[in-house]
Amino acid sequence: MVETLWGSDAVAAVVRTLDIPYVALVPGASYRGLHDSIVNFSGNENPRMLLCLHEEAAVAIAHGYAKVTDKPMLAIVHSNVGLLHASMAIFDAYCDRVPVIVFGANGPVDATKRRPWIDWIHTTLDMGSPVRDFTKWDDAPGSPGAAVESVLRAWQIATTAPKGPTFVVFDAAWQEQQLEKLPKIPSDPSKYAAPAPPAPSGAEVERALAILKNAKRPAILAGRSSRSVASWDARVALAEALGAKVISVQRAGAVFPTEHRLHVGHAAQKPALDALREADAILDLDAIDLGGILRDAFKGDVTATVISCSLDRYIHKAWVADYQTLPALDLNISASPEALVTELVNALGKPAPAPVHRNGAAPRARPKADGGAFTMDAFSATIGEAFAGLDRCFVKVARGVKASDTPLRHPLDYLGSDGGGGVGSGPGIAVGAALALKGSGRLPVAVLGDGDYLMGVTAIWTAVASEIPLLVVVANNRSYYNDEVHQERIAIRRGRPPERKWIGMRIDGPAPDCAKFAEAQGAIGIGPVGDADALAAAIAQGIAHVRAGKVCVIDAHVVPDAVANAAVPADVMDRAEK
Ligand SMILES: Cc1ncc(C[n+]2csc(CCOP(=O)(O)OP(=O)(O)O)c2C)c(N)n1
Ligand SMILES: [Mg+2]
Repeated sequence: MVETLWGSDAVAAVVRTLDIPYVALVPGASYRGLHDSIVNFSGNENPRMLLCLHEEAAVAIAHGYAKVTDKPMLAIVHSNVGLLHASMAIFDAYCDRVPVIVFGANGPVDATKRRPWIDWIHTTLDMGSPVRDFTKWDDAPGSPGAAVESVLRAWQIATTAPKGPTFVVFDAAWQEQQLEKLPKIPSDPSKYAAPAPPAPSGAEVERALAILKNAKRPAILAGRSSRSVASWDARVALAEALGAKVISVQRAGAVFPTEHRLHVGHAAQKPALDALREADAILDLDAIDLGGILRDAFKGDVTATVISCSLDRYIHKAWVADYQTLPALDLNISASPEALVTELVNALGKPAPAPVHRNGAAPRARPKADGGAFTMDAFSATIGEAFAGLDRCFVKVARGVKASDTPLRHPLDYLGSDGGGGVGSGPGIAVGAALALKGSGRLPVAVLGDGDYLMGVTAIWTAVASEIPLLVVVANNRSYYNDEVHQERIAIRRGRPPERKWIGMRIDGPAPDCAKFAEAQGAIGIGPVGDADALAAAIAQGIAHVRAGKVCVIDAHVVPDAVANAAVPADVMDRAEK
């Protein structure tokens, strides 16, 4: 029997050549054709469907997956409504420079083919417009044949450095058209793969090397990087060969062994800012907000010679100022930072990285539970102790968890921020990262604020339904506490009562039961726990559950006030006035 073919089969046919194992989606009639093609034409393989309860979770899962693998997953969202739900997660992936391919659907664009009402409100003249300012590219191919090329281009652009999300929308009408035969699907998709990111020129390498070798106090600012061990090792080798102090950028995740004798801290910490100020040459490796870091370190004229290596300028647009402060540079290299590091290490005679010399910081022990308040400081120490020595990946850590409690020894030890600072991204990114880590032996752990957890909580269901082991620990202060700190400052500045800072902030009375939110979705919920010993015991149980393939959420009740000081540096709110 010759199988009847349909327009959307062309999309499924090209996608299955692309090494995209999963698609996270919320269904909708605008792509019922494509949905059928993935299920019945591709057999729900390459990609396999992960059903989600919100489009924001679908894209966040793809985001988390790419944070671990550096490779894109697919997310599909229904017409304008699904895209609008997905938009914040697309924004986060864009700001995080993470490749995600989003498919959408529209129409029928031909009005004569529309069903009354619903097909009209879900048809949009320019579907990509709401997300165009924070995607790298979008397209609306007009036929199955055109869609094949669009999909290949979406894949190529998403994975070309600097990476980011792309969006392709398919017309419902041609998805459902019968085809005589499939359009030509390239047999070798690697011919459409992203090019290698540009390497620095020989002259740039020479110049950078001369500056760094002549420096008496060189420093390296380690920013965005792939999660590759080779590039991690190369950075260590370079720092050692130069005797350079290393300052890491916490939002970029694990980029340098934090216990290494040359690592002085992350860029928001005083010792790191001091080291930068004392440096006579600084090598920036795609730090997020280099200009802001230099401003914080020098508070005026930058006295060091600054070399910056980044490709980020190629993704900058006008809509969001994620390009940050414009830094003054002595040598501005538009190339892959990883390529520059490799070239520099080669030029220095390829020294191997030495085994890490610990910088002397011993892990803190969890404080004895003494019936007092469970502060964020105690919470952080307990997290640090519970996961010390374990092969684990902190997907995200809540405000107030101290970096020194969670030493980083491998690029997958910590995945950094969500990129766009969108509350609610935590659970979805955690599920996507856990999906990528499944079977690796590395335990995925997300330590989330209660606001972040509750806003994105339905992503947990996808982890359970798709058998993705994951541990979530909620630092539950029953508040959007970050913003209480802001209200407190505003009230003090205005001579108004700061004790009213909690109004419109506290998620309490009733406090949502975070463990029950997990249980309601088929996960294991533990807690609330209210002291260090109980949290340590809960984490031990949680780890066992996750090792047995389960999803487990631990609800830890912490005291709100303790988060405040750790959360917002005192000068941040006041900076605008200076
Ligand atoms: C989508 C979105 N809405 C609102 C904010 C503003 N905001 C920043 S942090 C924060 C509080 C987050 O609460 P939680 O996750 O509980 O962390 P906490 O500050 O309590 O430690 C809010 C509301 C945001 N960044 N993103
Ligand atoms: Mg909170």
